[in-house]
Amino acid sequence: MIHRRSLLTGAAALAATPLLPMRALSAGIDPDVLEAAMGKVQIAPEGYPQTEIWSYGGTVPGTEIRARQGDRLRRRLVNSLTEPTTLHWHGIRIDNAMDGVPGVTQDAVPPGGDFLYDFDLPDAGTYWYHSHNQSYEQVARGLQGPLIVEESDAPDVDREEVLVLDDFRLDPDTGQIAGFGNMHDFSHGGRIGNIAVTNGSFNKTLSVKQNERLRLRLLNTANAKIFALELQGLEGWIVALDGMPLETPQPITETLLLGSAQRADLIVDVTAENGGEAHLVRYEGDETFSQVLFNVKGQASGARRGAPVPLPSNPDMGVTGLEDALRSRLHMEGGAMRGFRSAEMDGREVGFREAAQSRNFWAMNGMVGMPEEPLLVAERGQTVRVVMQNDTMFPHAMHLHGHHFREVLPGGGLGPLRDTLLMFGDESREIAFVAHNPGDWVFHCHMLTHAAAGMMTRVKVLA
Ligand SMILES: [Cu+2]
Repeated sequence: MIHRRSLLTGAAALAATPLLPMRALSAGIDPDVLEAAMGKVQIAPEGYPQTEIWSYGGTVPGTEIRARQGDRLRRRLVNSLTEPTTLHWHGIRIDNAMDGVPGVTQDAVPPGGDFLYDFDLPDAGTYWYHSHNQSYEQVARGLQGPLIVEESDAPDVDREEVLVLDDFRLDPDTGQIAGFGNMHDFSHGGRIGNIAVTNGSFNKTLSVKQNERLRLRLLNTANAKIFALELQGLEGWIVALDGMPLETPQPITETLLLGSAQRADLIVDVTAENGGEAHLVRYEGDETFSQVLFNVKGQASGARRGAPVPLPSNPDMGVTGLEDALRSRLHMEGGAMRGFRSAEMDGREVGFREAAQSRNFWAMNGMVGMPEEPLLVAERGQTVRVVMQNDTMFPHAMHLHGHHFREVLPGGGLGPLRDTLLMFGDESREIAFVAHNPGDWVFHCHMLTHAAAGMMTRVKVLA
């Protein structure tokens, strides 16, 4: 039994309220402007007030940016917020100066200021953009949106849907985004919301036809929530992860886990009967919810098609030279229930209790927060291997900027290309990548309260 519900009220399905932008761009405004501004949208069910958001374009998620592989993307960020902000283009193998990390690649853009982001898009795929300043709050307030880079050879599907999965923590009385001072979020599994949404709607519904073939671009833009997903009335394949095509489409036979910031492109066929329902099912423990409801109305012409061909691969994605690689280790400690014995913070050794007083709970290689020295310095083109040992009780979604990596599997094989690796408590995993992109690249947990509470380092690639 799949039920839909608002986590706020526990009520069954309520009518969807369309998301109305607070301001519309009037004629004459540069379409290349991406304005970060406050707005209001209906996130909570009918009967609750609108929720104040910070967003790009007045909606959550923000304005979809769509381009073609090989294009140059230009967007002028205009900061109409009351605090500094930046834009990070998640998953793009980008020019370092455009990476949007304050204190590393640029100064944060002050209120009233602007910054021109101007860069090439070498890879097709499903990406996203978001604030990288005070991210645990700014992204949670809505400063994120999808960035879709289309292949020159589009796959054979009937239609495509971009599905941005997210959660919000709303005050149950006011319907407003709340709870940023909660120490539990910094020290445990991260800021988890009380209402899960797709494209800003808790009861996202689509009309489809039986036998229709859909490309679903799934993005997890939540602060910390791990989406556990299954299909019902849909059958298909994973064709890309974190934007990068799989060499062979992988039939979906088990629960798909999407950690914070991860993406998956699916090609699915609607197998539910005409007049019936299909679902993207979300698991919360043993309970299941309909993350997206597909109402099946009508029948697509023709019989069901066979397995899709792989998406065209992106350029220069091989990870070779593993034997002669530069090797590094990342030891992750801290968090509730374990803590750490001592770590360096602001240039001196501190114990866990003292770190916690300034809202820091995590250490990587004995350092709380961004260290003076990079984790590693690689020659351009050098292959790098990093063993990541999670000595905490909690999952972490480790994201490397500017590069995609492959997991070095225990048997010696290589996993799919990813930019974010979801790892669980007490796991040790190894990644490998070719350091092709010069610059200082942050490497951090994408559970954003963890990043804010110590889990941040960087990798340097020499020019
Ligand atoms: Cu984490």
